[in-house]
Amino acid sequence: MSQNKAGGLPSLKSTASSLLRSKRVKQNIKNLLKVNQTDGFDCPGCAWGDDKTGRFKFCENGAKAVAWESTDLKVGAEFFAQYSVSELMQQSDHWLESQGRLAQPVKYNKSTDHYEPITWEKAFQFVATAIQKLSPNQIEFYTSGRASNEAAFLYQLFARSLGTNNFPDCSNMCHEASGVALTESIGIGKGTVTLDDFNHADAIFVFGQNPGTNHPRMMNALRKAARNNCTIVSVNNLKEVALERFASPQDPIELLTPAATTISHLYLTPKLGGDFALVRGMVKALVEQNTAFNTEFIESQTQGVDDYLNAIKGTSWSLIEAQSGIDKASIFQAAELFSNAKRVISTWAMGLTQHKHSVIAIQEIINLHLLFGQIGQKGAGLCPVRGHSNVQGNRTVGINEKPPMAFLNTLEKATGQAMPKAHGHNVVQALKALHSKQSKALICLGGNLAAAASDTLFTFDAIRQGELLVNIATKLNRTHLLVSENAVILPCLGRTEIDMQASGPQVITVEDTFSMVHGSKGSTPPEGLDCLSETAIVGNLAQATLGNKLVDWLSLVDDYSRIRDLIEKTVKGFNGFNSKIAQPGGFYLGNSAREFNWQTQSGKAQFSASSLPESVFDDALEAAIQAHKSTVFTLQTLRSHDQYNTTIYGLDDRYRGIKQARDVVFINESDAKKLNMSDGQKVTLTAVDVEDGGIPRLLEGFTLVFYDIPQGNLAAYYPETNILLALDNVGDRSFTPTSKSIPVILTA
Ligand SMILES: Nc1nc2c(c(=O)[nH]1)N[C@H]1C(S)=C(S)[C@@H](COP(=O)(O)OP(=O)(O)OC[C@H]3O[C@@H](n4cnc5c(=O)[nH]c(N)nc54)[C@H](O)[C@@H]3O)O[C@H]1N2
Ligand SMILES: Nc1nc2c(c(=O)[nH]1)N[C@H]1C(S)=C(S)[C@@H](COP(=O)(O)OP(=O)(O)OC[C@H]3O[C@@H](n4cnc5c(=O)[nH]c(N)nc54)[C@H](O)[C@@H]3O)O[C@H]1N2
Ligand SMILES: [Mo]
Repeated sequence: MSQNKAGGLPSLKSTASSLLRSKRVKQNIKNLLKVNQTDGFDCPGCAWGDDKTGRFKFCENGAKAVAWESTDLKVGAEFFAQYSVSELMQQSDHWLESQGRLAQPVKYNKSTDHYEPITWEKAFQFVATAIQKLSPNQIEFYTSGRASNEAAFLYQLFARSLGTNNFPDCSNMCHEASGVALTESIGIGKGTVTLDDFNHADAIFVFGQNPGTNHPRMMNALRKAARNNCTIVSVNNLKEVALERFASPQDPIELLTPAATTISHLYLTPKLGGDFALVRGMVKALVEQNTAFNTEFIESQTQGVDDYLNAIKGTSWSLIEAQSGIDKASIFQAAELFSNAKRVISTWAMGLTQHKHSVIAIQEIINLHLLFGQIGQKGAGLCPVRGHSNVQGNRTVGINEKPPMAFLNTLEKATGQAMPKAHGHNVVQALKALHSKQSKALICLGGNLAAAASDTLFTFDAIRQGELLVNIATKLNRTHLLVSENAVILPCLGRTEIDMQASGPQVITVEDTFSMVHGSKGSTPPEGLDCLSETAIVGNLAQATLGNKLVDWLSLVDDYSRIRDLIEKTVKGFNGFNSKIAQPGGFYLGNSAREFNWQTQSGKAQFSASSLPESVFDDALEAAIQAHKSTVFTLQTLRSHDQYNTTIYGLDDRYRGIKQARDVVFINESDAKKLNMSDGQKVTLTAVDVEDGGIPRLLEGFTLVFYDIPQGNLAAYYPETNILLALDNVGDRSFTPTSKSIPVILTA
């Protein structure tokens, strides 16, 4: 049974138990008091912002992330002597990360199949020598969005100084579609709202997002808004408990009694990939009712409205209803709630970005906002809610396989060296290049690419083809084990730890989902860890590979404020960077669209006039589905309440009522009955494109769970389900794996 409210006492209990499991309890509690405070560290949990007023601010899942990082268990020489890499490959992802913090640098020995200790000095030399043998475009520089601005800036400078733009990164699997859609439509790939806007909105539309689990601090903003009579509309494939009723752990009555705040006034459950159809239907409803749009805004600020309205006329109600799975009356109701509000915010996350047609679907939401001028005013605008705590900052400081020329030009001026102009690889392109041995090295600044990317067996093979594998990480994971010849693991400090360099303890900076940049300072001594900071590791690798003729890497490592000076010279919005980070709450990078400065091709905000595609799949996949004799379901892959991406904290998913299991599939009861299947039955999931190139894509022994989910749709947890998704199934123009619409067949 799923719960009837989210938050409340069970959240606090769960926080306490994840802290108590870690032996450094006292330090952990001190750490929590410092999360997202002016002089504390930025929560490694998610990219939601905070007002930094100094009140106690953490959430259950942020607490898990902090406790996970500060474990006393160590993975060092003894551990690697005990287990060979082949033995470690047999263990689960959960087991691997549970072994503790990576505690010293190690290098792979092929003859023994063990990782063995190595000094830092030798490790840097080893990697440098291997890199020097390759041409720069044979190297893939992966990043996960936890790295600081300083580490990420140095990393891109290192790779570009070598001569490549190969920057596959977690954004490619995450909000890439948001970036592409927003940049085309409004000239900047970021959200236009600030946290304060949530205090002034009359309506908030939450599309394809589960904030109760993935952005719990957002629930405080939604709860506050709901209590101020703001209308909240949730659009989600599943009924997520927190979006229905939420109890604040900070409110004594909601904490201890069944009381909770009703969050959503209207809750629509579209079919997977059905959001484009739904929003198109909302606009069609408004047109049919002759609703007055904001003509002044449309005339002065936008381009393309006529083509857009023609596209609306050309879309049939039957396609809208069939694809969205939402009846016309509910679509009219949603449209009315939008048009009646003076100020509307739309937020979205992975339910929107991980589909074939994500870019144009997001643009349809932008279209709706443009019709009413719902952008750039207090309480109104667009809000893609970012995932990793600094994924947005990484992009800002240059982690981008398609860097804008303006960025490269200023980087050339700031550093006095030529930068490569040719576009590099995204995640899918990098994996293909490794698989075909066109690329020969993979360097990872954090993350777990092997588990995070789609087509698990292909991805494993691809990483194993490389001649060199370098992982800069805090915890052992699958990616580190896919070694062929030369590999090192370089253990780094986490956010919560003191980062001591020649000039003293360092501050790093991050950017939240509202374009606020602020400092973050660790407070725990890294006891018993022979770790370096990410920044120091990257700087030393660059020094060992390139020397200090053009960039004095080690002096940058000695004092991170020197890196910030370089960022200030290179990236817009960072004037006075070093002095501004002392400001409580940090500083705002600004947003051109918020100021009606449209940096698009036309110089105006651009309506997108795409027609609604007939199918949520691409043509080949749609044909394969049609050709199939059995019923084909669409599967979405999502997060449980007890995981952080590929890091599995525990096996429960409290809000959805799942205990001690991850190998479950949520299914509509009537769909199951049609197949003569029952709740609790074991099933096999097989991808429609089951074998291409000899890759079997199936999962056996999963358990059916009856759930409130639209007919024809299924849901199961990521990353286990990545095995079902072919690498080529990506979103148009975003290249993002279509993790929320995988066609599968269910058999007993
Ligand atoms: N605790 C915790 N916090 C996290 C993370 C974590 O793993 N754990 N991960 C971080 C990262 S990197 C990210 S990107 C974010 C992810 O945050 P979310 O996007 O909330 O993550 P998902 O679990 O993928 O949830 C997708 C949601 O969209 C819904 N959905 C799926 N498909 C559709 C669709 O087609 N239409 C609609 N309308 N809804 C759909 C699902 O039912 C689900 O509620 O969270 C960040 N924060
Ligand atoms: N099927 C499916 N696939 C998905 C998704 C989905 O919804 N469905 N979501 C996608 C999304 S949104 C994302 S963002 C990606 C996530 O992809 P990644 O960012 O690559 O994966 P994570 O699981 O966040 O990475 C976890 C690892 O990061 C390392 N780590 C943790 N903290 C630190 C640190 O401070 N420094 C360093 N250097 N390392 C650290 C640890 O070793 C840990 O094992 O997955 C994507 N894949
Ligand atoms: Mo993400």
